[in-house]
Amino acid sequence: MRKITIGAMVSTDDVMQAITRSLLLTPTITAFERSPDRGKGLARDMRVRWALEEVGQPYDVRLVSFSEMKESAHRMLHPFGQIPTYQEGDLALFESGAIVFHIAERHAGLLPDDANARARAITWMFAALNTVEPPILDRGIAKLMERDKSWYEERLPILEDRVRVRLGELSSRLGDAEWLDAAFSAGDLLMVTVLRRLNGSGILEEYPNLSAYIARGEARPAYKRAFDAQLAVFTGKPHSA
Ligand code: GTB
Repeated sequence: MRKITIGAMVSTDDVMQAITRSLLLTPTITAFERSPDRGKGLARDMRVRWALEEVGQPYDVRLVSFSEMKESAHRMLHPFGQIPTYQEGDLALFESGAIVFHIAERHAGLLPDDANARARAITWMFAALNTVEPPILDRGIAKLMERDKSWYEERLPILEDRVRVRLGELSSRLGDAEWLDAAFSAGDLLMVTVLRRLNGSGILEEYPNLSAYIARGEARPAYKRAFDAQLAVFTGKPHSA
């Protein structure tokens, strides 16, 4: 094969290899074909899209219907028949937190280099998913699935107070800082997406510093690109780059 050498380093072989590598390694994620949130960016593909945008990694999206998610082909990727999934070469991942962590480990920009700061950022990732998200999810599930139960009106304020306990603690820790631990990290990315599940509940407004924190996350260019991309799935309009 004829080689065109540009300078000392780049040949057509190099270019072909780079293209092949990038095609093979462009990750593909899955998202709802029709998100029940009608493009509000509340489903968990949003956090994966945002992480990919933060690190500048292009990605493809495969949209799946609710029935496809439960078929065996999808369950090979996701044992629980859900979105999001992540495929990159021969690597297949599920669980949005694990996917965001993988992206953050492989690219610069979402975890600090300093070992202790990195460990603290990872701690915030776990805190978002294991400590803050569960009470928010419990409330969401009650609102979605338990409205017709005789005990719903009694249970909802209990669930909302549990959310307030966590938000109060988080609010105290954040204080007037910009992010949870100095620079923006994957911990903030997950925390902001978790807190956004409370949009429209009226609860976030009780914590002005958390509302401002979410707004800072949403103002990031990478967030906006991710949001527009998932909204375009719902509106059917291609999003502008
Ligand atoms: N722990 C998993 C992860 O973090 O990846 C949870 C994945 C998950 O719950 N996926 C949901 C799913 O596939 C979509 S995000 N559900 C279909 C099913 O289980 O059959 C959850 C979600 C759905 C819809 C909204 N919404 O419309 O506001 C918000 C969040």
